[in-house]
Amino acid sequence: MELIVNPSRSEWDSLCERNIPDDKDIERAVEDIISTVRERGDAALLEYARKFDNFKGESLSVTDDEISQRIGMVKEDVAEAIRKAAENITAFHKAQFPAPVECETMPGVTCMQRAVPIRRVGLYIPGGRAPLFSTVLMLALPARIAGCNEIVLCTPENGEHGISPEILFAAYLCGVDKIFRVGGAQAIAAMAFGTESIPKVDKIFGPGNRFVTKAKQMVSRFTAIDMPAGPSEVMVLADDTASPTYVAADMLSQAEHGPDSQAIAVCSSESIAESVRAEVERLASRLPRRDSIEGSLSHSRIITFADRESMIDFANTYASEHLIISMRDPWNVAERITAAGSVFIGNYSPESAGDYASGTNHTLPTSGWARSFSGVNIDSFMHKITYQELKREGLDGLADVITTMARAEGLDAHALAVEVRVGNWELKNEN
Ligand code: HSO
Ligand code: ZN
Repeated sequence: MELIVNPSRSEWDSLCERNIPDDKDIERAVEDIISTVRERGDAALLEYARKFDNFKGESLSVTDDEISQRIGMVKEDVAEAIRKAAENITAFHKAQFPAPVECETMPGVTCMQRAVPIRRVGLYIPGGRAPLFSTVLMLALPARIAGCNEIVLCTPENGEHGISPEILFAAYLCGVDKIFRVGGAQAIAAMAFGTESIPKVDKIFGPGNRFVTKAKQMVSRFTAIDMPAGPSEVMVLADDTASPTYVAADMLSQAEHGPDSQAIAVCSSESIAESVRAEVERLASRLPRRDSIEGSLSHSRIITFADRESMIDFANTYASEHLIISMRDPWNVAERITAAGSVFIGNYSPESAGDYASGTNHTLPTSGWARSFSGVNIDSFMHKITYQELKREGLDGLADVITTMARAEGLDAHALAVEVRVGNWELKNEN
């Protein structure tokens, strides 16, 4: 892991660059998958499931019997942990429910804004060796709380092991309506365009590999998606109040997500940086998932700055998905953060808490998108409609403003729509 001491401003941009490989081949493959699914629907999905996921059965849809049978395989301590996490995530997301807005802008002119749920949402949950079932909670619970009519979930079959019982348990607990054993770019295409069995949804959520990410980007001309996605990342800001062991453990928890994850420690001195590096090496040797950790650490960094201001500026320039503040007076730093997906304050707020169970959402903007995007929250599952009601008195009061602006824009019919109502149009035109 590289250690960079006091980089000059001119080096910041390159230090904030993300490792996003060129993906022309992936783009071509995904284009082909999307058009095949659009043309051949379920038949194509079944072929893909047999070819890529080693699926042997006939039905894409996961039946209630299969769900109840597999849910029984979840260990009780895991089930209990999932229930507790669900409770906290529910509490925090319920608290986010947007309040209706009503405002009388002038006498007789009332404007309103109300949030309404998106009717149909599609959630994608990757499969693989160790499926991250916690993401089911992070997507399905806010969808339910928002009041979405239908929640569809796609996840790939995992060969002879079937679909992860924990994914099914979490989906059942959250009230997911329909589950399909469909994975990869083909799942995104199916939810974007609909097939005989999979409904077309209004918005697609969830993480995935480069194929899934590319597919989401390509279908976003036809349906909404949660946010642009890239490899996961963490930045830890550490001064002399930080524990190098905690900082190292947080960096490693990010690194184990995959070889393209990035962990950055920003330290207030070289001696802290050296201690963090030593702790990363010591703890890494005890962990499994060597490929992910080694790959990720090879493009992770420890950077030092001589002053607190530069640490904060650098954090805002990088715009990390996760930002941990292990510094003196951490709230003072947090209040000056303008770009981050989710901020973890002080020495006892590891990223893992937010990844699983404190209540915040772990679906967050990566690759610098945290400069302008929010993580998934209750609003992600709603859209806002404005309403207005003008009484006769209200339109009388506003008529001149509207007609003057309309005529100045050369739009006489706009003025007409007001004048026929306020009653002077016929009179004016008869003379
Ligand atoms: N850190 C991941 C979420 C996750 N971690 C799931 C563990 N399970 C992306 O924010
Ligand atoms: Zn994680």
